[in-house]
Formats: sequence, structure tokens, C-alpha cells
Amino acid sequence: MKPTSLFRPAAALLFAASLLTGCKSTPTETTRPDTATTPTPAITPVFTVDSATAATVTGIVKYTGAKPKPKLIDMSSDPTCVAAHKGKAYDESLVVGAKSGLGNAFVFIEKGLEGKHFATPTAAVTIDQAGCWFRPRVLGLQTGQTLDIVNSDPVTHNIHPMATVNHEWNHSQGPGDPAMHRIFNKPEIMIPVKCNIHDWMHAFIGVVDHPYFATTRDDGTFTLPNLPPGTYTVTAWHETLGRQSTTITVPASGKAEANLTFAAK
Ligand SMILES: [Cu+2]
Repeated sequence: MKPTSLFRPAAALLFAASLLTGCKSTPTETTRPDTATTPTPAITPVFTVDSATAATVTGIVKYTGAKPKPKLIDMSSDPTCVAAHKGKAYDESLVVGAKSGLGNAFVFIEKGLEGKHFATPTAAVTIDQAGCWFRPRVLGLQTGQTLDIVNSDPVTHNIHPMATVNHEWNHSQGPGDPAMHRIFNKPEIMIPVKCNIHDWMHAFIGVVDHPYFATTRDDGTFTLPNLPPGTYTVTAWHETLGRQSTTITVPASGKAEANLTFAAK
């Protein structure tokens, strides 16, 4: 028997197996099951919030240090990015707004919701690569919720979420390429995101197994609506300042405040 005749049945088997598993390989990406586009089915009953007793938490995250001086980002290594950004690009790793409010902090309920399983939102969250910048820089989504990844630029980007609890992947997206869709199935605070092509591009994704999270506005304020009454730990995460937490008690049908302060490092 010739060697080729031995090879052919084996190749046929491999081909059949790939058809069965729907296996597809992409050279620029490592795909694992948790990055599939189908959310994990719920195994526990979905908790329904009673809007008659739910409350709204508002608050502000403050920074006690001196307001940082604007730092220019140098995009000159890619002239298309310089043109696409339309104006000067400034470092956003520490955004301090009016009245010392800290922007781009990720606020979420860290404790107090144990045992409650929340429905996965059907609406996707979008991250755009526009002007060689991730927009938004800090974003949150629920486990199983779809993240739409868009490239609005005339250049290729390579988005790379450096997850450690979920699986890490990266993928190139050229000008005009369709949106990519990804999910993260496990809570993870936070997933740093970079572009493998442009080293100044940074974003951070918070994955939470409930709907109570927000990114602070430029003035440090945030809102967590529709929270059931109870006692909660509210935590704020910031990319250069770390974490701060506070405990709040939320009354039925009322309002509660959660204020957090980061000292300069
Ligand atoms: Cu890029």
C-alpha cells in the first residue's frame, strides 16, 4: 500500500471532524468557548426587581490630589492616525473634572447581590476604534452580554483584551470591516484592552454578573438605578489609583448616596 492511501482516510476523518465541530481557525485570534457568540443559558431562576421598592443610588467619586497637567499623546508613528484623530490627543489615564470629580472610574456593586441571578441584556455594548482611540475608554457589560467591536478608522487596528479570568484573545479589524461580536462569561474587574498596532490605545472592560455598574462621568458622578433595598458594598476601580469601597444601606422606594474618594498616588 502506498503512503498516500494511508493518508487519505486520516485526512477524510479530520475533515469530517471539523465539519462536526464547526471548527474554524483564524490566524490572528485564539478563540476559546467563552468567546463564542452564544450566551451561557441561565441555570437558576432570573431575579425580578420589584420596581415599586427599588431605589436609585447616586454618588460622586473624587480625587484629592492636584489636577494633572494635560499630557500629549504622540501618534506621529502613524500619520493616518494623526489625521484621523482630528485635533490633539491627551492622555486620559487620570481625568479630573469640576469640583475634583474623577472621570473614567468604574463603579459597581461588589457585595450584597449574592444568590440573585439577573437576566442578560439583549442590547449590545459597543466599543469603537475611532481616531485611533478606544471609545469609550472604560466600559462595563454583564456576563453573557454582547460586546460589539467597531472600527470607524481608515487604518487597521488589532483589539486585544488581556483577560485573565476570561480567555485572552486578539483580532485584527481593517477599515470597513464588519463589527465583531464577543461575550465574556465570567465576572472580571477589569480587563485591560490594548491595540497591538498603536501602543497609546488603551481601554478597560468591567464584566459584572448583575446590572449595577457605571462609569463615572467627567465630573465624577454616577447613577445606579433600580436597586432592590438592602446593604451593599459599592466599589470604584480606577486604572491608575486602584480601588475604593464603601458600604451603603438602600431603603425601599428611596434614594441612597455612595461617595468615594481616591487620594493622589
Ligand atoms: Cu490601533
